Amino acid sequence: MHKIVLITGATSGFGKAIAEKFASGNWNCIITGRRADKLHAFADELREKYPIRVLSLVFDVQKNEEVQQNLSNLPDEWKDVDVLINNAGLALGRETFDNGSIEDWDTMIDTNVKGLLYVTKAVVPYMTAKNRGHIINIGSIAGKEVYEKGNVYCASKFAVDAITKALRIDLLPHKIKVTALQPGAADTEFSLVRYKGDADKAKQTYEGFTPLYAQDIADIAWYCVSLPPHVCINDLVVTCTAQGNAINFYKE
Ligand code: NDP
Ligand code: 8X3
Repeated sequence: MHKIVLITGATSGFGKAIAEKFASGNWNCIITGRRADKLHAFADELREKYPIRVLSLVFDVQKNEEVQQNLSNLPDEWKDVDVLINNAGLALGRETFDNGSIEDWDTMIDTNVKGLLYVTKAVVPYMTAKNRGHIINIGSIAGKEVYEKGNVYCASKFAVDAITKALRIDLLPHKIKVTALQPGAADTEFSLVRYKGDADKAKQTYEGFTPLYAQDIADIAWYCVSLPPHVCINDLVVTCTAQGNAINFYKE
């Protein structure tokens, strides 16, 4: 029988690579995102390439009503979710606190923190019902160390770290694994979004070193779920070799 993975934010970057990885391992995939065209085209691509089923659900994780409508009553054949990957998220802007935009702060907190809570609240009942499951929250090195002009993005990822730890404790009786996967700089659409479409600025982020790629994170997520039932990776911080912590890079 095929296992089921549910991945939020699968229209690009980590989420897309993770879906491809699990699909290639013959898992049925529930993929989500706001960009309907991209999401459905990717779903078709997966169906063509792999002997699996794919459910693509278009919604905004910031809107609890949409989240519950889409996830809290999945069709019976999709209810047995084995793995939830809370990946949808973003940074907006890179400004000192005094120059920060409240609108950007709201969007980051609503997406990275509240969105993750809404999705998890909808999906956890499928796992507690069978006392089995695995939740992987995509945090960030920004949730481990605060860096200059990272303020609210860092805070949102510190919150993801705290929520991950809390979930692991509260879900213990249900034998549900909870993992934080916390990457450093990775070349996805992340910087293009952060710099609001400024492609030059986004490109500069990754100049002079080899960053992580989405495929690296997909391989690590796959490894995390491939361990035996009695083993749970709690917290996994991963950077490219040229990154020493949240701020120190060796650029050539
Ligand atoms: P991308 O921008 O490539 O992907 C982000 C994904 O999140 C997209 O699929 C996007 O889909 C989805 N998303 C964003 N906002 C919403 C929303 N409100 N509702 C539903 N889906 C949403 O970036 P990454 O793949 O890099 O980012 C994935 C996660 O990894 C994020 O949580 C990010 O903070 C984290 N991260 C990224 C790092 C990096 O350097 N790239 C490093 C560490 C962590 P759509 O726009 O279609 O809705
Ligand atoms: C993304 C990595 O360093 O831009 O979370 O915060 S960083």
